[in-house]
Amino acid sequence: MSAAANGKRVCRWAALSLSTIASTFFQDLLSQEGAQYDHKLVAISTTGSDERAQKWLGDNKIPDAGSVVVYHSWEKMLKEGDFDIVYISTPHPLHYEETLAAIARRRNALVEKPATMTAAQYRKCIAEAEKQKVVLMEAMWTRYLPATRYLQEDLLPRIGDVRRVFSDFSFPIVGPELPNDSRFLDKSAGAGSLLDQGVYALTWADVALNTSKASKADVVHAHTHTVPQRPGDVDDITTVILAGGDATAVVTMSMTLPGSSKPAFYQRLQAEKAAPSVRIEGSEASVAIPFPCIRPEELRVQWYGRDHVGEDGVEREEVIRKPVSGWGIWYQADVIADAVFSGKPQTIGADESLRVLEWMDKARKLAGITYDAKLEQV
Ligand SMILES: *[C@@H]1O[C@H](CO)[C@@H](O)[C@H](O)[C@H]1NC(C)=O
Ligand SMILES: CC(=O)N[C@H]1CO[C@H](CO)[C@@H](O)[C@@H]1O
Repeated sequence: MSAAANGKRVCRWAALSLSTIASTFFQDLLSQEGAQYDHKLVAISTTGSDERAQKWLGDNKIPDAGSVVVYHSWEKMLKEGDFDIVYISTPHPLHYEETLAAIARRRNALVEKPATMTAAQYRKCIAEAEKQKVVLMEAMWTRYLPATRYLQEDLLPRIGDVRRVFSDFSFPIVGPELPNDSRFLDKSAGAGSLLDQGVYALTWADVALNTSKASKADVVHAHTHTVPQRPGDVDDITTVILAGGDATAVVTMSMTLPGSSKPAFYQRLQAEKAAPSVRIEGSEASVAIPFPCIRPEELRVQWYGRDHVGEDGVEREEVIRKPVSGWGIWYQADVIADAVFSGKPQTIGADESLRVLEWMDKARKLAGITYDAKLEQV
């Protein structure tokens, strides 16, 4: 076991692709002092040139870039590399094959969301990870942020029965500037608002409905409008309705509405929106989470249960702040590192990931959202 000068245990990462999300992930992961581990990037694989690899390392200010081993084949990296966890962030139709290959090489893997195209594919990955005794986790980083954890562990148990949830993750990705050959319009790369954005909105429904009474919620309706005036029949304005126990969730997503698509990606993601992203309505209180629900820092609670209101019967407001340092993508990295170094291999969040993947499968059927069958093979 190795320890850095700061006394923290070193966790060595390999990047299976140099995607945009890999840039954000590693910039965040390698710069956060709040992390319990000393996370280091030690290997990358790319189909591009050595120059491109060096430029990527430089552009992303990767520490000790000179000692990062560059592979030009991800299979070779999985076979020969010396690292603790591989991070898989290719377009989602590739995850299944890459994740299975990583597990077969007895690698611990953090795979971007959605982990696979279908629940059946992820079930297979989970079974293989258990067989090989490795750690597998879907990179649903939002679940591991302080505000989400507080909501689940502290607040949800106090707001009474959750009866209704509104969950939206809409975000203007497709504007006039986006070329037709963008990944976001390419169904062979898994494009579509349900898989790209709905995975977050449905995760919030899952967080909110994970209470004893509401927990059997399932998709009862789904509908989509495809992206107008663009090729490919890509789902855009999609609505999914869940019902179960005595609770209902209305889950919405869009890659054209609302807002301006012109500012830089991360500026758009931090825009002020008039309405919250998520609203959880319980019998005692409601909780509103501002946009963007992918990175919550604030929970706005309105208490209206009889024991909570003032003498005049008026609702009581409470704002809970749980600030995130950096992007907050690194919180999940500490969670998977804990599992890797505990010597107790496990599939982290497997039930949660599977519930959301199953909802997406069903929503796709009901809304008529289809992909080439070969992307869904098990
Ligand atoms: C994109 O494709 C549509 C057809 O689906 C076409 O009408 C439009 O001109 C194309 N836009 C660009 C920028 O190529
Ligand atoms: C009350 C309830 O449904 N709790 C569930 C929340 O999710 C975890 C993980 O999937 C389950 O183990 C709980 O049973």
